Amino acid sequence: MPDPVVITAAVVGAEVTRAQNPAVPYTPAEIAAAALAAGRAGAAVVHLHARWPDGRPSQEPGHFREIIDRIRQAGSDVVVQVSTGGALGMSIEERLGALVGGAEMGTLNLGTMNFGEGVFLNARPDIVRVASRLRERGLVPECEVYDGGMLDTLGWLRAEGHLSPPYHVQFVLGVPGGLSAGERQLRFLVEGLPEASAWSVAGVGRHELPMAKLGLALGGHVRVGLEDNLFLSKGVLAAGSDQLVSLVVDRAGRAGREPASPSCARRLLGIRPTRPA
Ligand code: KMH
Ligand code: ZN
Repeated sequence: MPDPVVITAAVVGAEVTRAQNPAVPYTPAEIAAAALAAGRAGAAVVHLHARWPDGRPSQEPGHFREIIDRIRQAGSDVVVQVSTGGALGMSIEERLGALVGGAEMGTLNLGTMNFGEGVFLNARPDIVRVASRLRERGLVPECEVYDGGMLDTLGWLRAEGHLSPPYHVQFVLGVPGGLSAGERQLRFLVEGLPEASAWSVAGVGRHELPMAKLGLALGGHVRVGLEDNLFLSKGVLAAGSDQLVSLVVDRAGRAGREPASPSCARRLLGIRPTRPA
């Protein structure tokens, strides 16, 4: 039996713009369409941000509800993960707006860091607040780890009882201001997990596909999509996150891994089934 790999598609994010790549989706309809295409290509999980129609980042509950409704109305069973990271400069209260009904996972960002030219603020009390809100809503946390010390924060959350299994760890490597994307760095992080937990890797920019290959080889899961990388290959813009997912599906086959279905991903990640399998 090939080892299943959970492919997550991060279809929009908060930073990338249509000026950089015309395929970046903005409206709820466009974001839902991008998520559906990624699901058809083999993604089991979609990592969602929202935007206002002019492209500004949004954590409006109504936007997230519309995206999720559209995904479900189209008959897709893809696992829905919403971002509580939002965009730089947003308050934690605003960021929590993404936790609407229908979401199954929510991100839990594990520390403050330089993020490009700005600062991504995640003070410990706010991390605890997001963790407790996720628990109250029954959502599985996706712990976003950008640097080594954030694993210590994960251990601290566990020790203090703020976080308990099931949770999933996403190593996001190559953000300017965070840990760089490389094999040595990823191996160090995986070895530092406080307990055997499912993990995934996302490489930013040109590191996306090399990190995906490494994640496949090391037995992890993989995230790709326009949030992290706009290019299919050097100088060639991706026409959508689904194209990046297709590359990982192809690579997975060559690595002896099989893309997990959404129901398989729910089992692996400890998410309650939302509908009969
Ligand atoms: N937009 C970044 C500053 C998340 O989705 O939880 C944070 C982010 C993390 O994208
Ligand atoms: Zn995100």
